[in-house]
Amino acid sequence: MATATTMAGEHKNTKIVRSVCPFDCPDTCSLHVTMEDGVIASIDGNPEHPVTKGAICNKVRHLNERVYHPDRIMYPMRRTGPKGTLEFERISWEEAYEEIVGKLKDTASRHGAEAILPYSFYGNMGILNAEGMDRRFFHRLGASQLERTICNGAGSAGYRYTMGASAGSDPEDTVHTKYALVWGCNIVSTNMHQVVYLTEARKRGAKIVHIDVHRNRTSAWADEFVAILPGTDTALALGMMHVLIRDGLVDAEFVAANTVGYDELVAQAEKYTPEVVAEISGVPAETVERLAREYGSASPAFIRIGNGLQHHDNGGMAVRAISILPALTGQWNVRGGGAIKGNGHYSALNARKLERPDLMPRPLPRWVNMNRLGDALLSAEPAVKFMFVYNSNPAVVAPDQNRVREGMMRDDLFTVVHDLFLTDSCKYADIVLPATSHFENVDLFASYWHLYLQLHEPIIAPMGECKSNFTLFKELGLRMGFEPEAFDITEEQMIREALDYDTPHLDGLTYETLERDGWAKMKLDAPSLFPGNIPTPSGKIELYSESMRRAGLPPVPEYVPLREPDDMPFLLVTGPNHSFINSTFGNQDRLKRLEKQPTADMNADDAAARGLANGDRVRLRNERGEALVTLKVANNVLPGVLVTQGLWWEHGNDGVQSVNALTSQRLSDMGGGATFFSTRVDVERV
Ligand SMILES: Nc1nc2c(c(=O)[nH]1)N[C@H]1C(S)=C(S)[C@@H](COP(=O)(O)OP(=O)(O)OC[C@H]3O[C@@H](n4cnc5c(=O)[nH]c(N)nc54)[C@H](O)[C@@H]3O)O[C@H]1N2
Ligand SMILES: Nc1nc2c(c(=O)[nH]1)N[C@H]1C(S)=C(S)[C@@H](COP(=O)(O)OP(=O)(O)OC[C@H]3O[C@@H](n4cnc5c(=O)[nH]c(N)nc54)[C@H](O)[C@@H]3O)O[C@H]1N2
Ligand code: SF4
Ligand SMILES: [Mo]
Repeated sequence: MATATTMAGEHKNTKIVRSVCPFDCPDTCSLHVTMEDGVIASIDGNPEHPVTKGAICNKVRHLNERVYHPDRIMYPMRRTGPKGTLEFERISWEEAYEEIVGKLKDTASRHGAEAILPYSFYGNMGILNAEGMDRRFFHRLGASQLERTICNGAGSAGYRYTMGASAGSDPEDTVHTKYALVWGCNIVSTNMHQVVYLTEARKRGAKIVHIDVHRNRTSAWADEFVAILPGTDTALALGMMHVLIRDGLVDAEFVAANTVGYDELVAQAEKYTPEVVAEISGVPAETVERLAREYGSASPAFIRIGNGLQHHDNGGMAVRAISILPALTGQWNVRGGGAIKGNGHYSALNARKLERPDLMPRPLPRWVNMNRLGDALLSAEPAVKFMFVYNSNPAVVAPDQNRVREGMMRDDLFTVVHDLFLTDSCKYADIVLPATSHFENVDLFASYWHLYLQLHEPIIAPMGECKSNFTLFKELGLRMGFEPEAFDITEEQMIREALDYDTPHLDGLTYETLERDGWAKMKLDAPSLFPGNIPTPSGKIELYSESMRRAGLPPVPEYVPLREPDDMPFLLVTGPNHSFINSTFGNQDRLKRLEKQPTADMNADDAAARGLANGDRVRLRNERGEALVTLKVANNVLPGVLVTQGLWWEHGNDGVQSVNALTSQRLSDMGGGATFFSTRVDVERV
């Protein structure tokens, strides 16, 4: 502990404590927080953490503004006005619990427990608070099971068909790469430490190519930008395979030892000549040729596969196709080569002990896909009568907003929202509950990109009457009369249960090591799963997938066009932005000022043809809804494409409409994923 003297001359007790960034971001940074007299004064990256290395993003540098924000919800509230108005009165936790427990019991006895729907995602990535006590509670209750596929459902399924699990290269190795394809991933905004590694690789001679539908911050940083039409990446990947095979750039030995279905793949790739691919994807045939030859002759060659390119009707197949490239070139066996889509497989904990699916009644309750919340609220049988929202803001992030909000407006639906702020979702809540920030919680954090587990101990006491998700669902469980064995436990007990898992990746990793060092690295067979350790049915990388054939999917990669009807002139991609995380931070002035306002990028030729200019206010519309945006006219997108960035709140932003009014509840080709980016719209000046 150190003391510092302020300008006014009084002494402050200053110390630096360790924390973890809790947001849904692959970097899962270790934080150094400067405390002054017990108050969070500033936040930096932890210089000692092997991945964070002292660097964090601008969003989290000012996280104290969020924690001490005057708008934070500090006590439970009950709705007094009509739904949609944000009129509440303060109530005690005792009253809130009594009402919630009464409603849960009443709903279960009158309509069956499946009429209760939890709706959550990863507003806080802590294991205990995102997939711990909450899961136990809803399992024991027998509530509908939420299919949590809004983020990476399609791509994870596609990758799994090829590789068996969400497991790729160790990002720390990517400093060694000589050629990197950053494919449908906006890493300057969404994975800054991957940028750090690849910048180091570039200093050592690497070339970095960004393949995207949008010339953005990542394109500006990369050495080359390749513009592609949305939803056509499978064709580009197949075109690259065509050239690799034709030009003898395939590592025959690796393919023979580690893959199945090479002959079927060769027959398929044959059809995807650079010319055919250019026609589909908008990537010139010469570029397809050159990309394939550059990628196929470099070593180590690495691919960062993004989440963006799989938010499409055909997103699962796109990820599957791209993940085959390193198998053809044998790059999985090269340190600094391979690919990363996600690395969640390495950090998987004991979900059976953590989430206790054994507590569910038999037969198992139905599944509800979170991307189809609108339909679930408007037409599910049996009807949803009680929705419990936490770690998520469905009134902004879920597709087909008008259906979602219409469903949330239902008078016979009882809704509880647990959050730190009065989000748009709270507009429809009967009861609002105050959530702690992660700084106030014990938790365990795993990254879905790097390979460190981190233990978090609270650095401040719970503010106001806030409770963590863990405490909320523990106390609700005990009030429901659920088994003390599962609910009357501490955070430490639950972390120990989660770590009690027989997997080589957690070998030797204990609560005590985490407590002592703050983090520990998962064990990985260097450099990755290879050779001979691939968890597909055949035990090999599946270029041909029998499981896909049985699921009614093309067993070898095949370009299937988007399913969104072709009756509107523009394909709209509604991505996240630099300064928010999904809708989180959308109520913070500093970050809102940086983003200014919702905009849409349009190609200059499209604008000229419609008499539209930079800065024009336009309405994007389709049969599902509309959203007002300001046009950015340049050559950042191909003709026929529009890109918006950011999931803006309506509450607190006059005239702003959620872009998800335009997106569809249609599911992706596999994995029950979202199709946010396969959206067709028309544009009119307002
Ligand atoms: N600053 C910031 N960081 C974040 C988030 C955030 O909201 N803001 N969100 C976090 C979360 S939850 C996630 S899932 C990740 C997402 O981070 P990323 O994986 O980077 O995904 P996106 O930003 O959705 O999209 C990446 C890129 O894909 C492009 N794209 C869209 N469609 C296509 C296509 O058909 N083909 C190709 N090649 N490119 C396409 C988009 O233009 C975009 O530049 O980021 C996390 N980190
Ligand atoms: N159009 C379009 N829609 C998208 C996307 C897109 O790119 N385009 N991206 C999609 C993706 S990839 C994702 S991952 C989803 C993300 O969707 P969400 O998971 O809903 O993400 P956020 O909008 O960040 O909302 C998280 C909420 O959790 C709250 N929260 C934070 N910590 C806690 C806590 O400890 N307890 C409780 N109870 N609440 C807490 C935050 O205050 C915030 O309101 O959005 C999806 N929606
Ligand atoms: S949001 Fe991502 S980059 Fe920023 S501090 Fe958190 S983990 Fe690190
Ligand atoms: Mo996500």
